[in-house]
Amino acid sequence: MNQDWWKNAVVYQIYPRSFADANGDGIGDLKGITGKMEYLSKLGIDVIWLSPVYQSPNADNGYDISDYQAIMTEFGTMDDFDEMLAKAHSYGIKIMMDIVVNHTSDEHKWFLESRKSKDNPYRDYYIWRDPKDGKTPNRWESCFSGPAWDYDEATGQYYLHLFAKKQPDLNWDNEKVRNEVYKMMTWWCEKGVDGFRFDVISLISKDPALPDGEEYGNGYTGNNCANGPHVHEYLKEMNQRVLSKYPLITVGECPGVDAEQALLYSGKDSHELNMIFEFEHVSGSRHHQNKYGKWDSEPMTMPELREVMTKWQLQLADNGWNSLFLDNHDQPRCVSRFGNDSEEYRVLSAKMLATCLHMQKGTPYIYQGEELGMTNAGFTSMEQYRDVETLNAYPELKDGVGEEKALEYFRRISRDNARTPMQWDASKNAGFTSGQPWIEVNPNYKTINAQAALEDPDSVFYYYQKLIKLRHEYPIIVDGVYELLAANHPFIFAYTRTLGNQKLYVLCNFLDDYVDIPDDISPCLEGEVLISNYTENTKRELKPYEAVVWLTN
Ligand code: TEU
Ligand code: CA
Repeated sequence: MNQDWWKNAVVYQIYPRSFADANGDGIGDLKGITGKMEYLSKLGIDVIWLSPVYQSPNADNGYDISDYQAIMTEFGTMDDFDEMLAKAHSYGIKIMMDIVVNHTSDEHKWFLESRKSKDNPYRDYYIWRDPKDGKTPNRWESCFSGPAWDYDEATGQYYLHLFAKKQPDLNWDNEKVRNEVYKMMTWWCEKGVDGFRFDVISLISKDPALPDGEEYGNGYTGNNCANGPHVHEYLKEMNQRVLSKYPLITVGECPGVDAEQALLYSGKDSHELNMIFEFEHVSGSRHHQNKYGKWDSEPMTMPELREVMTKWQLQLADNGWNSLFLDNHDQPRCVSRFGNDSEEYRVLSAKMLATCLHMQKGTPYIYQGEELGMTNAGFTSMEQYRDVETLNAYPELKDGVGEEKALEYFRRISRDNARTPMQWDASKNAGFTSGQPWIEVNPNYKTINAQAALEDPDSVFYYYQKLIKLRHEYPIIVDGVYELLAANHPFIFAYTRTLGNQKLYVLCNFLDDYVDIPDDISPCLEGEVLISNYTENTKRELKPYEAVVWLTN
């Protein structure tokens, strides 16, 4: 097998809890996924990134793991997993597991032991510290509100949790911890999985001095732990011990990593990971000072988005590889965020965004429902929310800005926007479950759903299908050199990709109105249109949310 096979691949992320429920308990499950393999094959994707399916008390929907080698009871059994894996493979689809090893659940047997006593053999699996002046060991705040430390009466010490209280951080400086992780990963590889996505892997190595670090918003977040002193040493060790032995696809989720540091994680000679997820392009606008972290951030404008994406395209051009995404289970829906989710423009703008992303250099990731142009949840009351980050942030926001404003923030950027059930058809609960869904279905499911999309040749679904097919057929989409055009245009995001004598002109209009194509671009547009969200294209102007890709020779 070609070692770099993942460079030609398109990945589809499944958030199992919200994908398809086979047994009617309101929670998506593995049998549900198995039943949708034909749909995924029709879309044409190569790899499924499966958000965590391991045993978990679900404080953070599976990102709090209590047993790495067992399947979450609600999702099914290990036999169900094996069946799903075999079914995927029979369609030529690979499975990428989500590995969450910055932390475990507090119900993991290691932590249950660890907290028993200071001399327990598992004590040093986690990060325990004495109180400092009767308070927390430093000023870090959890990504999910409140201090990143929790005091444990039994032994009179604090343990570190960068995320929820129920997600204690593992101590990667302990060799035994690393060996356990490598052993567990090897077990999954031997089972036949095809890759790993590593949750917050940039945060695993903590500076032993635990410095407060820089203030962010109104707190000190765990992002101060990014790129710690031993992170590259540990990833190289993991690569040598596990990853290098299998033809895997690997991607590290890397908050706090900039484009230069990215090469250390994923450069050709780094011997660490294939690529990373960065967060710069899904952060808020840099022109706005926010007080409440992500909540009161201002949306990025197209020029900012273009600037960040271009920076990454250029920085990783030769020695690195980008992962391309606008959506995932932690982000609002991209059509609502960067496009226009009104009835008039939803389909057009969803296709435009997809073009803008999929024609760039890197491996594209599609988040479930993105291929239908699914929109934000639109929740209007706190009772509708399930996400731990949102629920924990509420009290402080309510005090600070009031209930209405808090709800407005959540409607814009809560993680639950992406977690409403997958919309399969127009029947009750969007065909996701025959029972009571664990989180409300978006009421727009009657018009926005997979069945309707499959029956409409102009649907967002078939547009994604075509983008994927083009990537598989045209080496220029995989390997072409990226160059930005019209760098200062307020509405048009335009770039070329070049390979040999071929050139792609990718033009995307982010405005809900007609815009002239700049004079230095329009004479270059000849040859054939590879793909567009309109049936007619002119070389003079772009229609509202028009996207067009010209292939010239
Ligand atoms: O996310 C970590 C992360 O840094 C963010 O995406 C974060 O959840 C978001 O910015 C908060 O606004 C990963 C997982 O993707 C997320 O679902 C988990 O909750 C988190 O790690 C902890 O495991
Ligand atoms: Ca179920």
